[in-house]
Parts: sequence; C-alpha cells; structure tokens
Amino acid sequence: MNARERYFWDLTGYFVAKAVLSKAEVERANEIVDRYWDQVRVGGSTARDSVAFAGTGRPMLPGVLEFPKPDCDPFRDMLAHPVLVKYLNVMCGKGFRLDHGPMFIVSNKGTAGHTMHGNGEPHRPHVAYHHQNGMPWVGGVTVAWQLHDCKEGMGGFACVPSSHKSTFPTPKGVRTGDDDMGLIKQPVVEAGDVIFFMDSAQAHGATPWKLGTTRRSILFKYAGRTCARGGPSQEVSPPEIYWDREIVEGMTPEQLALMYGPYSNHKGRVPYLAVGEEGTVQIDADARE
Ligand SMILES: O=C(O)CCC(=O)C(=O)O
Repeated sequence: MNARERYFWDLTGYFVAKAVLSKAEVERANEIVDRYWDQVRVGGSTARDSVAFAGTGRPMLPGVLEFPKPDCDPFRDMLAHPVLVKYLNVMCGKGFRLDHGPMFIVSNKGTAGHTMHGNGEPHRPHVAYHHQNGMPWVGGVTVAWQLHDCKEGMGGFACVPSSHKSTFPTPKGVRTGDDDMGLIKQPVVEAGDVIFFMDSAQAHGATPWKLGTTRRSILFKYAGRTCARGGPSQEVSPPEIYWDREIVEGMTPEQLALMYGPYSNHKGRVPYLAVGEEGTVQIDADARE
C-alpha cells in the first residue's frame, strides 16, 4: 500500500483497487455464476424505513466456496489473493482472518438499496478505527470483488466517506438516504475492481440497483486476528463448548457470563455484567450490543 493509497484509506474509510482481476478472470467467474443462477435466493428488502432506497428484495448466490471443483476455484483464489494480502496487512494488521462470508450480491434492476449502517453506533472498540505511531488499524474490513461495471448513480455499494472519524451519530436522512446532505458516495467501479471498506466503523450500505444488467459483488468479511464478529465463533462461543461442560457445570449465571468465547455479533445472546447499587455483581439487564 503506497502513501497515496494509505492517505485515501485513512481519510475516507474506503478504497478501490483497480483491475485486480483480468478480463479473462472476470469472464470465467461470470460464466460460472450464470450456470448456478438457479441457486440464487431472494431475501427481504434492506431499505428498512427509507423511501429513497425502496425496492425489491436482495438476491444472493450462496455457497460459492463450496461449488464442486473447478467451479469454486475463481472464488477460492479471491480469499488470499496477493493484492488483498498486501492491503489487509496494513488495514487490519498481519494475521487478519476471514470472519464471515462470502456474501454474493446479485441485484436486479429495482433491487432495494441498503440503509447506511455501521459507524460505531454504539462504539465497539473491536471493530472501530484507530491509529497509533503512524499505523492505521480497523477491526473489520470488507473486501468486495466486482464482476460488473457500474457508473455513477446506477447503484450498489455506497458509503459516507470519513464517517469512521465522526464524533456524532448519523442523522436519520443520511442513514435512510432520504436527505443525505450530499454525503453518500457510490464509487464508480469496473469489472475486476475490488472495493475495500471499513465494515462497522464506517456508515455504509447500498443505493438501489438501476442497471438492466445484474450486479455481481462478492463480499468477504475479514477481521483483525483478535476480533470475532460472527461466523463460526457464534457456534463455539457457549461456555460448555468453548471451555467444557464439566468446567462450567454448577456456575452461577454471573460466572457463566465470563465463560463465553469471543464474538461480538451476538445480538444480546451473551450476557454482560454490572455491579448493582448494593455492590453485588449481576447480569446487566440494560446492556445493549
Ligand atoms: O455492497 C452492498 O450492497 C452493501 C453491503 C453491506 O452493507 C454490508 O456488507 O454490510
């Protein structure tokens, strides 16, 4: 990562690496996608309460890493691609790992946008952005491989550049895109480009897809070595699995709360602790994730 690239990344919270895949590599991946098209599943709309982003549910193609060989190869080759290793070693530090994904978004004309989310609301240090001693660091980086061209205003990944450094919550109109103050940016991409963005630290989402051709964006969710967001960490986190049934048997709920393995996207499943007014440790009923 050169000094110009690092400046752009640090300032804006996203970065587009150009022409990482050759034309032939893009064609091969797209030809495989066409053959597996009957496996596409349409989910719900990700526009939530937005008027500007309203549209149809989001189509996804699951399981690309498990396609029979050789069809999985172009997607497995993305996992540890040299360009990705070069950038992620700087962005989230050596030892980064795949936390979850890939999510393969294959929107059609009219697919809803995705309201802006992330940007540290609430602040979560393990996925936040910080820098020290001349080095940047962010806990979660999403790497989105683009198998299509998309010009300005036509939809797809969008973010609020620099929002990873914002001190204040995102105004509702910016979150929904209904009154975005000109702050939402949809980067122009060409097939073969790769978008890096600060997942969770930055306000990001998508604008509705307007092209007659399908969107083809494959998102791999990486994390710093010591961050655990979701993925399999969710399954191994319960105390009786992460430690052992005999070790945790008979523990109080407060003791058990400390025996969960690390992961952050638990949506309230992992209990937090607080000290009550009478000085005793108790499960924190007000804790939010
Ligand atoms: O590229 C997109 O559609 C947005 C993806 C997104 O918001 C996410 O991965 O959290």
